[in-house]
Amino acid sequence: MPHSFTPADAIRTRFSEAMSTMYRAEVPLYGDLLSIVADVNAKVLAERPALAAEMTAADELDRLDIERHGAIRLGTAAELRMMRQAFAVMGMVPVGYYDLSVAGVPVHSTAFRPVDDAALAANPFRVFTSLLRLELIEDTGLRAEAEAILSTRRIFTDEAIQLIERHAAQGGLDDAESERFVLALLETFRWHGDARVDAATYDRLHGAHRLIADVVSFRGPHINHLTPRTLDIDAAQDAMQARGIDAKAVIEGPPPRAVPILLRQTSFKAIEEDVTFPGDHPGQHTARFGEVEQRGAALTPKGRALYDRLLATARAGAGSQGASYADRLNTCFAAFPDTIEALREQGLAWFRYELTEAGQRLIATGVRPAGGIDDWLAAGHVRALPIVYEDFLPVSAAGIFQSNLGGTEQRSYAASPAQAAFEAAMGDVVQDEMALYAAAEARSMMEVRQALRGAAAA
Ligand code: OOG
Ligand code: NI
Repeated sequence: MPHSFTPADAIRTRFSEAMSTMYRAEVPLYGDLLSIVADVNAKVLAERPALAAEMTAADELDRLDIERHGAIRLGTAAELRMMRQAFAVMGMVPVGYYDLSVAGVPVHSTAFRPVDDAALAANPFRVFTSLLRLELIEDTGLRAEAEAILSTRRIFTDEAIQLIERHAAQGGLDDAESERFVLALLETFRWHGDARVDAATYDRLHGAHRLIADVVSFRGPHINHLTPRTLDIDAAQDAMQARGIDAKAVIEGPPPRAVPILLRQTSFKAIEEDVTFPGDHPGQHTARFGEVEQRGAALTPKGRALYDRLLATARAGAGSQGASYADRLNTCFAAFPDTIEALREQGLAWFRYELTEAGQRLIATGVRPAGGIDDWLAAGHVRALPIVYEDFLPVSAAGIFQSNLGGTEQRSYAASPAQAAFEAAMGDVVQDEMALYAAAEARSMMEVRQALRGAAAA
């Protein structure tokens, strides 16, 4: 190897730290969220040593303080394609396809994130990345105008493009190049308050959908939120309200549970910011907000189907006149098993299997126990830890988008998932998140079998 390359994990961590510093300066309320989450997490870990031990065992505690996700909205296929290559430098690949048109938002999306166990443990930084669907704009004149505006913008600096190309050609970047790459790419995510379009054009785009104005009017796809992970989102929500932060009324996702599943999220409303239109005309724009989330177990297809069904029932409000949404959610989710054992036995969540100390002692003595995983679990040689959910939820994402589009705005588009078109635009396919969780579970089972039965038997 002619150079010594910086590991992708290290570049990703540098980038997410640089982004966090930038966003804190741009949106000071984000700094408040970070301090709320740090306080809540310290308190939870101090009060629940068993949780701290479990997170340590699952390689999740070290990453907690740096764990963030962000979101951007892109305008063109070319932007998405280059963004995919930029994320690849940081070991982030597209996982999952989210059709937000069902929720009245004219975008479809994927999440760029690391996928292997070691990379996730190092830093699971994810970016929810949306692509505007101009074909959903009914007014063909406005559609053509938006297309023309987007066709002349360049969201990447020359240096960023050069380094992305060098990474592809060399197979990596050395330390100095990585440093320059992080700074150059950061420019793409920076907020630019000087609009590229005049006020009248902005108003027309805004009239079609606020999100269209947000994507089309500016010089780049400014990062619109950055989300730390809390261990107690109800406490974080209370702390936000106590500080007078204008938090969303409802926490998205499942209700509070003994064994958290999937993802619970809340956000503060997008802030109103001063912008300038050409000719120094002042205006206002709202796009950027803050969010916190709590992550729980990744669900199997069977678990996910149950989650989707119960959530839909709670949202429809069936048979529960007068009950608050939180009450309905609790009532509906009583049907979702809430112990590790039940989740595992009923095949509702994915698990990572590992040897306990007793299991390690056993193999040190040369004993090879009979039976399989279930027997070893029962005997205490092996334990099962839920695999943390690393992805997003379309209904929650829609709720987050909506609350930041002024709340009252409701558009409807015909539901039109277009994964093939999205992948063609991106120049790559999205990975199937269920296949990734299944593979992680299978890998851990194989390792446990190899350890307990001896390599030959596995
Ligand atoms: C993305 C909203 C989705 C989440 O956490 O579900 C999201 C956006 O507003 O661009 O970030
Ligand atoms: Ni988010």
